[in-house]
Amino acid sequence: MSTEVPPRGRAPVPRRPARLTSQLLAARAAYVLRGNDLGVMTSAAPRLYPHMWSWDAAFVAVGLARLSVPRAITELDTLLGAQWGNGMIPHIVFSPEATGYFPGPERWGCHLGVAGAPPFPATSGICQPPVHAVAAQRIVEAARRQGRTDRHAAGEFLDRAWRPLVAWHRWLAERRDPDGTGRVVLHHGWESGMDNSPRWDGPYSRVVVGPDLPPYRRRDTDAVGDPSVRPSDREYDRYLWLIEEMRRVGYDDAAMHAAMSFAVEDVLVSALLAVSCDVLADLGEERGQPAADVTDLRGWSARFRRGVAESVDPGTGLARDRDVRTGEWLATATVAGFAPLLCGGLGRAEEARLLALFESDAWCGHPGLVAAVPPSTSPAVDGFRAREYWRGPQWPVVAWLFHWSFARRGWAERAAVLREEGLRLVGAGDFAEYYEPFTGEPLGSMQQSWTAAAVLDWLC
Ligand code: 9WN
Repeated sequence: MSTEVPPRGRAPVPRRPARLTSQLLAARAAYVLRGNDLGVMTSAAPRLYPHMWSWDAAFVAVGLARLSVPRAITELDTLLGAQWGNGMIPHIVFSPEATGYFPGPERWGCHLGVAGAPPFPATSGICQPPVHAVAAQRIVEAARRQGRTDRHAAGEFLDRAWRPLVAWHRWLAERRDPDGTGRVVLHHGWESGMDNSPRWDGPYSRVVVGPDLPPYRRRDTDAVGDPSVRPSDREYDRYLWLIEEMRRVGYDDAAMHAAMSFAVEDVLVSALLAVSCDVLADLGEERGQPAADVTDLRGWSARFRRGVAESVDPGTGLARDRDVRTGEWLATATVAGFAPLLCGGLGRAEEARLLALFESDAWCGHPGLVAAVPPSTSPAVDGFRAREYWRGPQWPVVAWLFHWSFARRGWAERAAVLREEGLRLVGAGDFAEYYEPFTGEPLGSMQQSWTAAAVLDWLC
């Protein structure tokens, strides 16, 4: 058991600012999203992340849909407008007005003639988890509650977003799973959205940083008060080295698959792809989109659901990632292990066991937690770090994702608990990027857009 974890039954009494009323919290969440609005895109956070991030944009659109359906549509239109020719939705769309984030467009070099990358807006050269169909569905649902104008706008949006979204899913299914395992291969920890999760410690330990890594200066640690809540310099060297490896092969899918020193099958991304394919197929059927696309989407959904189920560790019941370079399963106790709960596909007994683990004192039921939402890493394992980014803190957006999935799967009571506990976490209205699980201290960036978006969706 990690020394950072308070002993059972003796959790410190959290000294936290008072919880705001729901009305005030929702008003503040709307204020955060408006404040981060750059016109046609929303910055992920004002200082630390002044550009548009791919999966952030999807969650932001979910929140915006509660305020304005047309503005939510604009968010996704902007993101899809930066899609690469091969179908990839890039993980960052750079705002031409914002500076101060590293690595910026020059370090990625994608807008300088990389095949298929848009010259404008400049983008990064990797992807993030596919949750965009979820956002599209939420926009359609929000529009249904509004008048005819919003419904019409949402329908037109779906028609123009259909091909880009199918192309994005096709790219993941074909280029990022060329061997048909049913698990999406990633070439950078940033692609998982869980950058320094202990899931990736093994694969990163095998990334050898070349002597010719161009020099750089981090900017992220300037933006947060305490640099120890961010990834370490050693981790950053590897992050930057992987970008070098990609640049040297021109971000070519096949060359990266063959040459990158980091190649992992990610169960969480795979589960999200499975769900998103189904969500998109449902939308397409309703809207009368081509049957061949819908058939492809259903096929990918089934393949990735199976891939996730096959990764389950018979010992723990958790899903596992896999290191493609060594062939070994990566059995770290992180929140990604609950991926099958998002997409389904387990037998009844296996699923019941995983749900029990989710609610056990090794996870959401740990008696020391301020709020019963999943920590990014289990407090019951040695690698748990209460303040270190994806190594322990609770992320409201992750709670939202499980809340949404549980509701979708018909587990209304469990979904309601996650909503209530998620709101307890963020109740003071700071909209932090992540929280220390045992004190509720807000960490990382404040006024984080996706945190505000989750709150809006929960409250409005
Ligand atoms: C690198 C924007 C992003 C999130 C990621 C989160 C963090 C970036 C960073 O911030 O990653 O992509 O610089 O640390 O890990 O999930 O999308 O909010």
